[in-house]
Amino acid sequence: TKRVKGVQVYRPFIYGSIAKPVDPDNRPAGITAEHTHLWSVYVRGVDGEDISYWLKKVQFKLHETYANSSRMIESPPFEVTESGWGEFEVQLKLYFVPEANEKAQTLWHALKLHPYGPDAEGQKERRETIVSQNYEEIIFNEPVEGFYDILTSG
Ligand code: SLL
Repeated sequence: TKRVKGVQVYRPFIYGSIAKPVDPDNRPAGITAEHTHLWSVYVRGVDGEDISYWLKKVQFKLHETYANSSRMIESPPFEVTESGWGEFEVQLKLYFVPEANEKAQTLWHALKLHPYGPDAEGQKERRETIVSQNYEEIIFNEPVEGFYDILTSG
């Protein structure tokens, strides 16, 4: 568990959500009438990069209106897909590979279902796919030697 002094390693990733309105005239099986949207919330590499060499698993905490609102995703894709009617803040807890010897880190993402727009009435007509995502970089500050090797080999 010796740390590599004076070294910082950055790793980029994307976290966010994609939401699609449910077509009321063509409702997918199993989606109830109150559920207006299908959505996914995710953590992933940039340009499809596999980030599982540093990210072990992700816990997604959904709104308490969801059954089993805490979802642990143990392998890629680190993603939860659901249907629903409302927006809320999703808590994302990033767990690193054991070699990292690092504590989990928490992020928040505002699930977005609706387009930005001037009037609420008009929004009913606007059936758009909404992507809301952020680019982020995790900084491993003075990583332990074994993890430094993992980060830099490849
Ligand atoms: C709101 N404060 O009122 C927010 C809460 C919660 C959304 C939104 C549950 C779906 C289901 C669902 O969509 N919750 O499990 O039936 O807008």
